Amino acid sequence: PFLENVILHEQFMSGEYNTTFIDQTPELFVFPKRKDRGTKMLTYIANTTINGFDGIKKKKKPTFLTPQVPKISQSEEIPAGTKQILEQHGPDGLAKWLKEQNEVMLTDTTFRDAHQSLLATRVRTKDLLKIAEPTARLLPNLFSVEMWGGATFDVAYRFLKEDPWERLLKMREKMPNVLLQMLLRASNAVGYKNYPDNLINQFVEKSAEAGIDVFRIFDSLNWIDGMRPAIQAVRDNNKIAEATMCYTGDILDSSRSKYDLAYYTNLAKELEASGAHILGIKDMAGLMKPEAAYQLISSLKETLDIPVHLHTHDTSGNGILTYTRAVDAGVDAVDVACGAMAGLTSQPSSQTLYHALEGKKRQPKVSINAYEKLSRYWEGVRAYYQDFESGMNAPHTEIYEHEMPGGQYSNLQQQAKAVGLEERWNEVKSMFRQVNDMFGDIVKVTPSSKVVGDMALFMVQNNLTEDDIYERGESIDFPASVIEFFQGYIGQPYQGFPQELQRIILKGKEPIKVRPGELLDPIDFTQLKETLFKTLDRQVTSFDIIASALYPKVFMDYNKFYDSYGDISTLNTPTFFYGMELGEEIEVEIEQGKTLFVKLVSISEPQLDGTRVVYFELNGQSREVVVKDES
Ligand code: 3PY
Ligand code: ZN
Repeated sequence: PFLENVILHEQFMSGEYNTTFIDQTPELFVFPKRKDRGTKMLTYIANTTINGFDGIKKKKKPTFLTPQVPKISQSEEIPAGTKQILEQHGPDGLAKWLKEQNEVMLTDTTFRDAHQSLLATRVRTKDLLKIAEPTARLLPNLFSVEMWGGATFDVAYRFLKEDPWERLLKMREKMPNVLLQMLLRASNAVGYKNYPDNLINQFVEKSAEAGIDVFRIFDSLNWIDGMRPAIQAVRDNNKIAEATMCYTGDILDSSRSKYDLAYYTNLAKELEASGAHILGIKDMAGLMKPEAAYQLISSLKETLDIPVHLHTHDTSGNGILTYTRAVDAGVDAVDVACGAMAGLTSQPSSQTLYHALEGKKRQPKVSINAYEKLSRYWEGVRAYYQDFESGMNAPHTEIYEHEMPGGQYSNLQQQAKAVGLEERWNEVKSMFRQVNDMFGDIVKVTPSSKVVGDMALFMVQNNLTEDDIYERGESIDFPASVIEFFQGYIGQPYQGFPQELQRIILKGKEPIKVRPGELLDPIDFTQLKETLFKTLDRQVTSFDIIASALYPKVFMDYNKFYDSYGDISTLNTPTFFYGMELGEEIEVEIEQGKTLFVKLVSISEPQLDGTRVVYFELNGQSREVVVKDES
């Protein structure tokens, strides 16, 4: 504490101090009372045991089987992989190498999109890290592992109370051989709105430094102007820019011509010209039918010099067929998830694809046995997160109607529930499509999909029809996200906004036509650092500064939580979600070689002020924690 007091002292920070500073500054010797790590952790466990975990119905802690980590020798070096190719040949060399491969290459999304789509992004770093090195050893032939970005960034701080940067740094250590990939929402970074350009640049620079190799960059309206700064930033850091177009509509449906084959082919050419090393196709809702994949990929392979990487979701159950046709057409890489974390709103299964391509020349060169072993681990881990499952348990062909992205389905469902529309979920889905049509048939992916979802919920909740909007829209207060969308704050949709609806929603406000990033003031990072230094009362890293610039409140709340409960990322997941049962004993390795032994001994009846005393043994010593019973 003394050193902290010195470093954090205003005079010290300003640089105006000399050798008498310590002698003449008595407040340096006033140390705040800090709870020790053990007490903080017990407070968290006590609280969760009494009050439950936000978003989970309080219930008895289920018994889980321990997820089985495959046994592999660690004495040998981790086999080299694509990361080494990037290091030796640079991004252009890597892209060229990818194009030259005969077999289809795989990106494994288990560590990011699979759990974002199946388990509301809730899988904790602890469970990811345990399997990271075995994955690196068992699957060295992967093209990449998608393990960061998208919703993982804010969910880590917001719900898991852990630092996403630490996840990245530690995964990088465990996986030194395969490319690590992230999903970057272009000018929206890992957020839901446009940020100033200097923040995008800093974010990319630090993500690259922390370990990201492949940046899949997309704009939620396929607006290339919105993507250019991010593409450039990735190139400037000598990393791989996978500039990506989002697939919507149906190129096979001639009655729906807005997004036809020519639209995608032209877009792809523009992305290539704007500096893409790889072209990504992001079929975020799983709308690409098998023949559409064949036609689109064939056309792109004729048109482009760069390799093509396809991403889909298996919601309809057609994912494997779509991939096999894409492979026939020459797609260079596809996204899959490990069997136990695949299917439905997630990616198609790696194992299923492997078997589907049996007897074909382009079958991926990965070990199916290895994948099966890893899958057993994931099966065990998935059970921990059962309370976050969406409830969808069969293929869902309705997706072709409502076009809701895989990652949004369970979220919007939760939002609908929260506003009392659980029974009217089917109406919300139809309204989602109707709103899409009212908005001029737009690309729907974070954050544009959120705008459509907000409007759909708003209309169902207020029993509004499309006609109502046109007839009495002037007197309706629309959701903020909808107004901002029509103002142009998340970019310009292809073929523009529907004018009449834009007029009704904006009520005289002027929309912008330029890139929002051009109008936003740059972040003053030096100033922000000083402010954080003072408010957090600790050293701040450049990662903290970026997190705070992206999500000021979420980041602050995380730090407050950390002050009270410390680092709880070391707790096992069942205890993290459900606390402890009476008499239960757990071990928590709080750092390498330092383990706490915790036993929950008893819990008192509520006292007059509504608190309970929770009695533990910590490393054999009695400890009490007082917790308010809010259950
Ligand atoms: C995200 O932006 O998080 C997505 O996964 C969109 O599909
Ligand atoms: Zn996805």
